[in-house]
Amino acid sequence: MIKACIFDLDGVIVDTARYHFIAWKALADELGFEFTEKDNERLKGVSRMTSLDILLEIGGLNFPREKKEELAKRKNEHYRSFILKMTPDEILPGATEFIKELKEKEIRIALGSASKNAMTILDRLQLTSWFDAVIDGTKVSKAKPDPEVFLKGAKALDIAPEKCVVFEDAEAGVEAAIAGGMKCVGIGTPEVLGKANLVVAGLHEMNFEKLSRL
Ligand code: B16
Ligand code: MG
Repeated sequence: MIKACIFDLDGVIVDTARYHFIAWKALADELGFEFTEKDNERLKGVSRMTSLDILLEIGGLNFPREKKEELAKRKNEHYRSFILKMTPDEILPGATEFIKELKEKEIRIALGSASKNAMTILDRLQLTSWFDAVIDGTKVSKAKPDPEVFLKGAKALDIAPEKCVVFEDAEAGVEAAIAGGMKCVGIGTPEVLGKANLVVAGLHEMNFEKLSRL
Protein backbone atom coordinates (compact mmCIF):
# COMPACT_ATOMS: atom_id res chain seq x y z
CA MET A 1 0.00 0.00 0.00
CA ILE A 2 1.52 3.29 -1.16
CA LYS A 3 1.76 5.89 1.61
CA ALA A 4 4.00 8.59 0.12
CA CYS A 5 5.01 10.22 -3.15
CA ILE A 6 8.38 11.89 -3.69
CA PHE A 7 8.63 14.31 -6.60
CA ASP A 8 11.66 15.47 -8.51
CA LEU A 9 11.21 19.15 -9.41
CA ASP A 10 12.74 20.09 -12.76
CA GLY A 11 11.11 18.10 -15.55
CA VAL A 12 8.31 16.75 -13.33
CA ILE A 13 6.55 19.71 -11.68
CA VAL A 14 8.10 22.52 -13.68
CA ASP A 15 10.38 22.91 -16.68
CA THR A 16 13.31 25.08 -15.66
CA ALA A 17 15.66 23.43 -18.21
CA ARG A 18 15.11 26.37 -20.59
CA TYR A 19 16.34 28.87 -17.97
CA HIS A 20 19.33 26.67 -17.10
CA PHE A 21 20.13 26.50 -20.84
CA ILE A 22 20.01 30.28 -21.38
CA ALA A 23 22.27 30.88 -18.36
CA TRP A 24 24.80 28.14 -19.26
CA LYS A 25 24.83 29.28 -22.90
CA ALA A 26 25.62 32.86 -21.88
CA LEU A 27 28.60 31.54 -19.93
CA ALA A 28 29.77 29.42 -22.89
CA ASP A 29 29.42 32.45 -25.23
CA GLU A 30 31.54 34.48 -22.85
CA LEU A 31 34.17 31.71 -22.71
CA GLY A 32 34.13 31.47 -26.52
CA PHE A 33 32.60 28.08 -27.38
CA GLU A 34 29.31 26.72 -28.66
CA PHE A 35 26.77 25.12 -26.33
CA THR A 36 23.63 23.65 -27.89
CA GLU A 37 20.22 22.54 -26.60
CA LYS A 38 21.32 18.97 -27.27
CA ASP A 39 24.35 19.52 -24.98
CA ASN A 40 21.94 20.88 -22.37
CA GLU A 41 20.21 17.47 -22.17
CA ARG A 42 23.33 16.17 -20.43
CA LEU A 43 22.83 18.65 -17.57
CA LYS A 44 19.31 17.58 -16.60
CA GLY A 45 19.13 16.27 -13.03
CA VAL A 46 22.87 16.88 -12.57
CA SER A 47 24.22 19.13 -9.78
CA ARG A 48 25.42 22.67 -10.52
CA MET A 49 29.16 21.96 -10.19
CA THR A 50 28.95 18.73 -12.21
CA SER A 51 26.99 20.66 -14.85
CA LEU A 52 29.84 23.18 -15.02
CA ASP A 53 32.39 20.38 -15.38
CA ILE A 54 30.38 18.95 -18.30
CA LEU A 55 30.10 22.42 -19.89
CA LEU A 56 33.84 23.03 -19.61
CA GLU A 57 34.55 19.57 -21.01
CA ILE A 58 32.40 20.47 -24.05
CA GLY A 59 34.45 23.67 -24.46
CA GLY A 60 37.73 21.82 -23.94
CA LEU A 61 38.56 24.08 -20.99
CA ASN A 62 39.58 23.63 -17.38
CA PHE A 63 40.01 26.12 -14.55
CA PRO A 64 41.20 26.08 -10.95
CA ARG A 65 38.58 25.53 -8.27
CA GLU A 66 38.15 29.20 -7.26
CA LYS A 67 37.55 30.26 -10.86
CA LYS A 68 35.02 27.43 -11.30
CA GLU A 69 33.18 28.56 -8.18
CA GLU A 70 33.02 32.08 -9.54
CA LEU A 71 31.67 30.86 -12.89
CA ALA A 72 29.03 28.67 -11.20
CA LYS A 73 28.02 31.61 -8.98
CA ARG A 74 27.67 33.89 -12.00
CA LYS A 75 25.58 31.31 -13.88
CA ASN A 76 23.36 30.87 -10.83
CA GLU A 77 22.76 34.63 -10.50
CA HIS A 78 21.69 34.75 -14.14
CA TYR A 79 19.47 31.67 -13.67
CA ARG A 80 17.89 33.17 -10.54
CA SER A 81 16.96 36.32 -12.46
CA PHE A 82 14.58 34.06 -14.46
CA ILE A 83 13.20 31.91 -11.66
CA LEU A 84 12.47 34.95 -9.50
CA LYS A 85 9.94 35.96 -12.16
CA MET A 86 8.23 32.55 -12.39
CA THR A 87 4.46 32.30 -11.81
CA PRO A 88 2.10 29.38 -11.00
CA ASP A 89 1.17 29.35 -14.74
CA GLU A 90 4.47 27.53 -15.30
CA ILE A 91 3.46 24.46 -13.26
CA LEU A 92 3.39 21.56 -15.72
CA PRO A 93 -0.08 20.23 -16.75
CA GLY A 94 -1.77 17.97 -14.21
CA ALA A 95 0.75 18.49 -11.38
CA THR A 96 -1.48 20.62 -9.13
CA GLU A 97 -4.52 18.39 -9.70
CA PHE A 98 -2.57 15.19 -8.95
CA ILE A 99 -0.98 16.63 -5.80
CA LYS A 100 -4.42 17.75 -4.56
CA GLU A 101 -5.86 14.29 -5.23
CA LEU A 102 -2.98 12.69 -3.28
CA LYS A 103 -3.63 15.01 -0.35
CA GLU A 104 -7.32 14.06 -0.33
CA LYS A 105 -6.26 10.41 -0.13
CA GLU A 106 -3.90 11.22 2.77
CA ILE A 107 -0.76 10.35 0.81
CA ARG A 108 2.31 12.13 2.22
CA ILE A 109 4.28 14.29 -0.20
CA ALA A 110 7.97 15.20 -0.41
CA LEU A 111 10.25 16.90 -2.90
CA GLY A 112 13.52 15.19 -3.88
CA SER A 113 15.52 17.55 -6.11
CA ALA A 114 19.20 18.20 -6.92
CA SER A 115 18.50 21.94 -7.10
CA LYS A 116 19.70 24.37 -4.45
CA ASN A 117 17.04 26.75 -5.76
CA ALA A 118 14.14 24.36 -5.14
CA MET A 119 12.61 26.38 -2.27
CA THR A 120 12.62 29.58 -4.33
CA ILE A 121 10.91 27.76 -7.21
CA LEU A 122 8.25 26.12 -4.99
CA ASP A 123 7.54 29.52 -3.41
CA ARG A 124 7.21 31.22 -6.79
CA LEU A 125 4.83 28.44 -7.92
CA GLN A 126 2.87 28.78 -4.64
CA LEU A 127 3.29 25.05 -4.00
CA THR A 128 5.36 25.09 -0.80
CA SER A 129 2.48 24.39 1.59
CA TRP A 130 1.52 21.16 -0.23
CA PHE A 131 4.84 19.50 0.65
CA ASP A 132 5.28 17.68 3.97
CA ALA A 133 9.07 17.58 3.42
CA VAL A 134 11.56 19.16 1.02
CA ILE A 135 14.93 17.51 0.37
CA ASP A 136 16.91 19.59 -2.09
CA GLY A 137 20.49 20.21 -3.20
CA THR A 138 21.27 22.01 0.06
CA LYS A 139 20.55 18.84 2.07
CA VAL A 140 22.36 16.09 0.17
CA SER A 141 25.99 15.26 -0.43
CA LYS A 142 25.60 12.47 -3.02
CA ALA A 143 24.07 13.04 -6.42
CA LYS A 144 21.52 10.75 -8.12
CA PRO A 145 21.85 7.80 -9.00
CA ASP A 146 22.79 7.60 -5.30
CA PRO A 147 19.47 7.15 -3.44
CA GLU A 148 20.39 9.63 -0.66
CA VAL A 149 17.92 12.35 -1.69
CA PHE A 150 14.94 9.96 -1.80
CA LEU A 151 15.91 8.02 1.32
CA LYS A 152 16.13 11.31 3.21
CA GLY A 153 12.71 12.22 1.81
CA ALA A 154 11.20 8.93 3.03
CA LYS A 155 12.83 9.38 6.42
CA ALA A 156 11.55 12.95 6.77
CA LEU A 157 8.04 11.64 6.06
CA ASP A 158 8.58 8.67 8.37
CA ILE A 159 7.44 6.22 5.68
CA ALA A 160 9.30 3.00 4.73
CA PRO A 161 10.98 3.23 1.27
CA GLU A 162 8.91 0.33 -0.14
CA LYS A 163 5.76 2.35 0.54
CA CYS A 164 7.06 5.34 -1.45
CA VAL A 165 6.71 6.16 -5.15
CA VAL A 166 9.24 8.47 -6.81
CA PHE A 167 8.36 10.62 -9.87
CA GLU A 168 11.43 11.29 -12.01
CA ASP A 169 12.31 12.55 -15.50
CA ALA A 170 16.03 11.65 -15.46
CA GLU A 171 17.47 8.16 -15.90
CA ALA A 172 19.84 8.70 -12.96
CA GLY A 173 16.81 9.63 -10.83
CA VAL A 174 14.95 6.44 -11.79
CA GLU A 175 18.07 4.46 -10.85
CA ALA A 176 18.28 6.33 -7.53
CA ALA A 177 14.67 5.44 -6.69
CA ILE A 178 15.22 1.76 -7.49
CA ALA A 179 18.50 1.73 -5.51
CA GLY A 180 16.54 3.14 -2.56
CA GLY A 181 14.03 0.27 -2.71
CA MET A 182 11.19 2.49 -3.96
CA LYS A 183 8.75 2.25 -6.83
CA CYS A 184 9.26 4.74 -9.64
CA VAL A 185 7.11 6.48 -12.22
CA GLY A 186 9.18 7.85 -15.10
CA ILE A 187 8.07 11.15 -16.64
CA GLY A 188 9.13 11.01 -20.28
CA THR A 189 9.62 8.14 -22.70
CA PRO A 190 10.11 4.37 -22.12
CA GLU A 191 13.23 4.49 -24.35
CA VAL A 192 15.03 6.57 -21.71
CA LEU A 193 13.18 5.59 -18.52
CA GLY A 194 12.51 1.92 -19.19
CA LYS A 195 13.71 0.86 -15.73
CA ALA A 196 10.75 2.62 -14.07
CA ASN A 197 7.67 0.63 -12.97
CA LEU A 198 5.50 2.86 -15.15
CA VAL A 199 6.32 5.61 -17.66
CA VAL A 200 3.90 8.45 -18.44
CA ALA A 201 4.32 11.59 -20.55
CA GLY A 202 3.48 13.89 -17.64
CA LEU A 203 1.59 14.13 -14.35
CA HIS A 204 -1.59 14.88 -16.36
CA GLU A 205 -1.58 11.13 -17.11
CA MET A 206 -1.45 10.19 -13.42
CA ASN A 207 -4.20 9.63 -10.88
CA PHE A 208 -4.65 7.85 -7.55
CA GLU A 209 -6.06 4.73 -9.21
CA LYS A 210 -2.94 4.25 -11.38
CA LEU A 211 -0.78 4.85 -8.32
CA SER A 212 -2.64 2.15 -6.36
CA ARG A 213 -1.98 -0.38 -9.14
CA LEU A 214 1.83 -0.01 -8.94
P1 B16 B 1 20.72 24.37 -9.09
P2 B16 B 1 16.03 18.39 -10.43
C1 B16 B 1 18.18 19.78 -11.26
O1 B16 B 1 16.86 19.76 -10.79
C2 B16 B 1 18.21 20.23 -12.72
O2 B16 B 1 17.56 19.27 -13.54
C3 B16 B 1 19.64 20.36 -13.18
O3 B16 B 1 19.69 20.78 -14.54
C4 B16 B 1 20.38 21.36 -12.27
O4 B16 B 1 21.75 21.46 -12.65
C5 B16 B 1 20.25 20.89 -10.82
O5 B16 B 1 18.89 20.77 -10.47
C6 B16 B 1 20.93 21.85 -9.86
O6 B16 B 1 20.23 23.06 -9.88
O7 B16 B 1 21.82 25.01 -9.90
O8 B16 B 1 19.46 25.19 -9.02
O9 B16 B 1 21.20 23.95 -7.73
O10 B16 B 1 15.68 17.75 -11.76
O11 B16 B 1 16.90 17.51 -9.56
O12 B16 B 1 14.83 18.94 -9.72
MG1 MG C 1 14.50 16.34 -13.03
